[in-house]
Amino acid sequence: RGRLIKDVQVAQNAKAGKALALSIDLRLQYLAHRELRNALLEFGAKAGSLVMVDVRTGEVLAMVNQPTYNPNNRRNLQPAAMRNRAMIDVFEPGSTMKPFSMSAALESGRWKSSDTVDVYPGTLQIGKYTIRDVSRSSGPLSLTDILIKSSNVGMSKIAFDIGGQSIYEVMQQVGLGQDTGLGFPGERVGNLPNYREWRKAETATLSYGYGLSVTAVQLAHAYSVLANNGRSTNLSLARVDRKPDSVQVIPENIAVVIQGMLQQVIEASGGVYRAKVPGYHVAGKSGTARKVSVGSRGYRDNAYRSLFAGFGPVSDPRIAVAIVIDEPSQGGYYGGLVSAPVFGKVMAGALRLMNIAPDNLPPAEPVKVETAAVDPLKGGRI
Ligand code: 59J
Repeated sequence: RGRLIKDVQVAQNAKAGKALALSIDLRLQYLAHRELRNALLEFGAKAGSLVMVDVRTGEVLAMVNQPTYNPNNRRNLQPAAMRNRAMIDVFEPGSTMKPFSMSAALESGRWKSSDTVDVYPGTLQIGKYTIRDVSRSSGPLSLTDILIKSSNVGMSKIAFDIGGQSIYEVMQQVGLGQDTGLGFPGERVGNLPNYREWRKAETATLSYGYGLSVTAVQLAHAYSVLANNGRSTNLSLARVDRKPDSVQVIPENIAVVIQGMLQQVIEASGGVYRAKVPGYHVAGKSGTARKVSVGSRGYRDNAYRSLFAGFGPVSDPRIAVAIVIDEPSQGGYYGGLVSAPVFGKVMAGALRLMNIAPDNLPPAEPVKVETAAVDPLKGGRI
């Protein structure tokens, strides 16, 4: 307003010799950007986000969004392209929540991974509400099979047995719908509804990922907790050079069992093979969630979010990744089809760039040694 501010002063002296570095790794950021963009173009999707986390340090190694913009060219800049969707947009995470419900089931002591649930006939009536499996199975499914087939009915039956509160507690402990502490301007916390005496339909839908909302960064963090053997480390957008504190929020033995189940989700026959990474064992879960309709009640018939979250290498997890692709419009829309290949490609590149040793190499083939000597000047055999 033309007024002069007189007492401008230094609030805090700069410390000499202290550099501020982002946690973002430019190589991984570029790789993630390229693969997410390619998937959006291939499947004609509206928007997308990818977040990659260093499991041990909580550093955000890559965080990319689509659409995006070139900060060096602000001509024709659309405000919508500047949204850091990974932190400021929330969504229903759908089936990517099933591993946390499974974790609650194992923690209850009432279930082990080989126990089975009858999911026939692929639907379950709760009052006037019907729970449905998209890919119906005939026989009983083990807990691992429930994750592989992504059975909403199987997950719900387990949820009725253990109760909604235990599932709520795991989700809360891994940071879903909670403040990340990143302090990014405009960052959303999402919403994990507080536990009360839930109706059966609410318990069921929470167990397979509806009725709560999260950000992509929270989803990546939650999977990094599973990957870090159940220990939660705060996320950081600045470089971390000391081993950070962590809190055990899922018992280690249970986190390890879930890791193995999520490896099966990718490696079992009929699994999400598009997420595979040559040379490594990786683990993860896809999800396909119908979008809530704005303006009317319920869900839209042909608008989906394709999700994938996972980590690797399974023998000693180092990197967790979450991918959200909004409204694919051509060539398919399942998370296992649209987002899983992005995971596979980004994970393959990241594990190599981070110098992480492969844990799934084929046995070495015997080397054939050429016996005949070669004349270096003339070439050919002597
Ligand atoms: C679905 C839902 C919406 C919300 C259903 C996807 C519910 C539900 C009410 C119908 C497509 C579809 C609270 S599908 O994620 O089950 O990722 O590769 O959106 O179920 O009760 O035409 N995922 N997806 N459900 N809603 N409410 C499967 C599954 C999942 C796959 C494929 C096939 C749904 C294997 C989703 C994937 O695991």
